[in-house]
Amino acid sequence: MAATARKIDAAAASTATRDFIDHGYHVFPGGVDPVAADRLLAKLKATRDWDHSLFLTEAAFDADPQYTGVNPKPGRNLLEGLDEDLAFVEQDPGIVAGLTEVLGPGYELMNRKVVCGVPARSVPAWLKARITDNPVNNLGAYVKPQYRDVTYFYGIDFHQDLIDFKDREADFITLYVYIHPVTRHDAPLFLLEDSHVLGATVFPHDLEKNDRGWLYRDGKGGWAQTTQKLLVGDAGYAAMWHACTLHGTQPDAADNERLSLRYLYAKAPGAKGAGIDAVNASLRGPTMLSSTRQDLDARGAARIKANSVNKA
Ligand SMILES: O=C(O)CCC(=O)C(=O)O
Repeated sequence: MAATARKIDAAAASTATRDFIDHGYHVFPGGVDPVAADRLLAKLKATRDWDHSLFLTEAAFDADPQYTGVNPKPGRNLLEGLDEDLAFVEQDPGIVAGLTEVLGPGYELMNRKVVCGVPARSVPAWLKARITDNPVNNLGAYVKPQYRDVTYFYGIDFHQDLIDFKDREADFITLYVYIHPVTRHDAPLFLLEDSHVLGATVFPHDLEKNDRGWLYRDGKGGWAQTTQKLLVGDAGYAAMWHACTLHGTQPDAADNERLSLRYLYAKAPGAKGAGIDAVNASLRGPTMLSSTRQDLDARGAARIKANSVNKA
């Protein structure tokens, strides 16, 4: 992408807080450098065969099921050591301007990782039979330990990213970057515009499909009519959303995996006048919960079968 296009992004980023208040998310108009995205993609692809060989056998899984601690973590994260390769995102003028506007100067990186949407043909039959229509199909539990430096999804129902942060204020955002073209068939993000307005609610969420999108209820008498937006785009597409904005993915129907970058960025402690404060003040519900989900049993395994986004 030409440098001039990225300068325009920086100017357009002044709309980011407005977009968050109005709709709960912001798409960076020019995205980030697609050539650098492509270079990174080649590097990531070369690290492994992104196919059925990622997975444990059924017998190996059943011998010692591990449902927690299976996501990337410090010391086991494919993006570790790739700072230079990630500069096209982290130092892009439009991204920096947007993050500074919403989170304030000195915003902090909480977490960054690769997310893989695993295509149907790569998921072993035994596993598909077990997980179909589970609300959260994070496949980390079923992946061989050496590959748990990436988060693998076979779809995830509409959720808030606050789900992983009980007792934490919604003072952070998620930045998602596509590093190759993502169409309707590549497990794109489905995002519910205007869903942030109810603030934090417990997963799974009360959603009813209608001709305008999804009617969303907070279980306390509050409701919002939301519009379903598919985040599709070319390499370098970048969007960020509020921690209370509902989004999800369907199982990947394409032949190939979808590899994306997922960042969490937070307001610096004590920062004053960040856009996120105005966004949170505009919400009609809480910005923190002491319990964020009720879909798991004590081991961390799914205890309910239900999924809205698969009906989208
Ligand atoms: O990339 C995906 O398939 C789902 C990612 C997602 O919703 C998340 O990371 O919160």
